[in-house]
Amino acid sequence: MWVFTSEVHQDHAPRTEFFRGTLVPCFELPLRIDLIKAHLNLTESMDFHAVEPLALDVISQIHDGRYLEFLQTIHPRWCKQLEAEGDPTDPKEVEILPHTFLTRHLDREVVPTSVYGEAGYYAMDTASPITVGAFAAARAATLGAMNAVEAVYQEKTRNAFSLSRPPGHHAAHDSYGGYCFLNHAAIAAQHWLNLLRQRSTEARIAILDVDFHHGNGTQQIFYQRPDVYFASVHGDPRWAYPYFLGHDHQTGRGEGEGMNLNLPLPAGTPWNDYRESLKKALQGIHRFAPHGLIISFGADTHEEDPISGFRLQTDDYAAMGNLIASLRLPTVVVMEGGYSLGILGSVVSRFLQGLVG
Ligand code: OKP
Ligand code: ZN
Repeated sequence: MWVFTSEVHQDHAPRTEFFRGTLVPCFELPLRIDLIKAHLNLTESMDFHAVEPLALDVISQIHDGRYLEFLQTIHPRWCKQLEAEGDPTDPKEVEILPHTFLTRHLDREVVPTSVYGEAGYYAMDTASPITVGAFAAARAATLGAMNAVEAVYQEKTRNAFSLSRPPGHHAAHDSYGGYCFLNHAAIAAQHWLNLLRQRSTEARIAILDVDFHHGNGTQQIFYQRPDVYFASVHGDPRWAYPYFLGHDHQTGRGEGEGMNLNLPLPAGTPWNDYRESLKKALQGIHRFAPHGLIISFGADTHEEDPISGFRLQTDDYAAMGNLIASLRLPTVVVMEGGYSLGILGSVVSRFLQGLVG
């Protein structure tokens, strides 16, 4: 298993998020990656490789140009506005959390000139602070996922893991949320398709999302496309974040009809039940016959996760990895969520070991 990781994520160290109606310390912390890294360093068969720079224009095939411009420039512009209003907070301390959101069913959406309104235009929640280093960290995470794709595509390894944060699967074409700004799995899929198309007209990639939370961003991005199959096992959105997407009636649209498989599950789901849904996801992927598999992996299905609701146990993750390996596909794993600092390292390590067998 090749592992790609970068230190740039440290530059995004958010302090607070909105949770249950109040500001609480952030769950999505640099320490998450440090703990996993320490664990993988001690795990047999993990080969760490340096992240090489690559052209990043593929990002524009997934995300909206104005949205990318927003991500890249909002922090200094927000700080300038604070200063103009007499708030001299050090930019390093400033975290952007919007408070007013885009209204549904508009006939024409207008991006506000106020930075406060602008953040709400692009955001889907109040849990995703934009810090001074957020964009750089997200971009480094995307680059890690792209490096993993290149390694697998060039057959240097059968499996590669991008160990990074912030996560990506909640970021859609032009919106951010759930700690996510760029959708690394989606960009990696697009990068893989681009590489495959240099050699063949046939190119299909499957994305399997096993984070506890539904990957609404990934679903939205590929919803009408026939070349990417998206399967997700997650907490039912009727009771779990992100609340508005992830229902089983969402099967894709137009050319993408039948290419989206949602498997929502009840609160308290243990591995034995989870496994049956995972098998259905794997059947769907198998029928799609993809050239490669991208896994959005979250350790937040674990019973100890502080913000989720399933009951998987540490040993179950080796079985999960093993089951997915039965697809026998070139595989790229992208790190998504997982917030229990106590079990994070061992869960990721067991999963990856299960995957390589
Ligand atoms: C990101 B990933 C509910 C707060 C939910 C956002 C959770 C984002 C999870 N009151 N906070 O999928 O692990
Ligand atoms: Zn999650």
